[in-house]
Amino acid sequence: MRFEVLNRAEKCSARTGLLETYHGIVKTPVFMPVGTQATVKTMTSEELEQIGAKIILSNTYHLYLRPGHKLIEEAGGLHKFMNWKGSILTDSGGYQVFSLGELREIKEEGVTFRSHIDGSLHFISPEMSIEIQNSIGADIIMAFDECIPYPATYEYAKNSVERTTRWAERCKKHHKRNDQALFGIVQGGLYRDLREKSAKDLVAMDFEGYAVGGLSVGEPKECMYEVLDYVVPLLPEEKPRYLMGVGSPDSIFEGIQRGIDMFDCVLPTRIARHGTVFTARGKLVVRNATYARDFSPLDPECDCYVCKNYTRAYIRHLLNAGEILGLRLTTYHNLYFLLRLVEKIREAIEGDYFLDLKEEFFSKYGYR
Ligand code: PRF
Ligand code: ZN
Repeated sequence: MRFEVLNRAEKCSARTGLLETYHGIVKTPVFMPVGTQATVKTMTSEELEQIGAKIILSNTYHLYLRPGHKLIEEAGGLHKFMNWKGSILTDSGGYQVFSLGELREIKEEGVTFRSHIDGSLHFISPEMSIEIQNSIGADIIMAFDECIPYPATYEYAKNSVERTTRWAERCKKHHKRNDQALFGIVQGGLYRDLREKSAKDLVAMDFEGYAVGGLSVGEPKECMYEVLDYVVPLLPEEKPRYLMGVGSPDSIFEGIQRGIDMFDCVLPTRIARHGTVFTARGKLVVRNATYARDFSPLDPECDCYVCKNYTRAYIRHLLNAGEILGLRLTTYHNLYFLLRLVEKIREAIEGDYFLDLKEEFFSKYGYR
């Protein structure tokens, strides 16, 4: 992996860059659609390519449990398995073990948990997470961490982040494939000294990129922005910075303003399946009866395939009738909307009008 910063905004920390992997060049800032189970729900790999996605995220935890990382290795890796030609990042399983699995025990050696699928007992260590991610074959892999809940006591956060740092060191030691970039994950809850220590220790280990984890776990957004305000400046300028699990339009703007390069989130795809779509004028619940006879597109300002060909009334009908196509159309539009938004942001950073674009977007979208 190669990363290069191209433009820097004058009045804030926003920047554009190029991230090059064996599967292509990714312009940053970038939004990564989430393909948890080796599929971005409802989208074919060809459709993802059509809407301009360059990198997607998948999950070690899920693929390990089903269909099994060895099967994916046998298929020739995840890219071949799902016919995705672009880049892939896999999350380490750290977060999912804690949020999905029925957690049994966290020890220095690793984590014991029960599968959310069949209740079977499993153990994952930092070394195993790396081996599983080696088999899956993503271009970027993540260190095995603990994402603590919010709120957490100082005592809990301190013990946890210290262990996460030791786990990061074990991940670094165990990772031997040089065609996969390994990123470290800063933790530490909302405690400034713990965050700073985490960042400094991980930076000393010289990872190829750095993620900020443990945010967007229920804390007020202002707290998340505050953490970014003091953590991001501690991360190396010449390496990519990734804010994990964040993907609402406002948080993407706020993250980019503070120097974040990469984002992922289930938000656009998840709300789509519940009948909510992004528009330039804010979110719209197309499921609502208000739209029964609305023959305009989801977002009149969007030029995606769905908005060019289908109406709110039709899509509302599909969702109400439980038709699969409804989910496909809302998902396609939401991903297009977010990818296009981040593209506009990159153009704005290049032209040095990022903060103006932010203000314009926020007032039209209805933030603040
Ligand atoms: N760690 C990992 N994955 C994550 C997170 C984290 O802290 C988050 C934080 N919300 C999302 N995904 N490994
Ligand atoms: Zn659209």
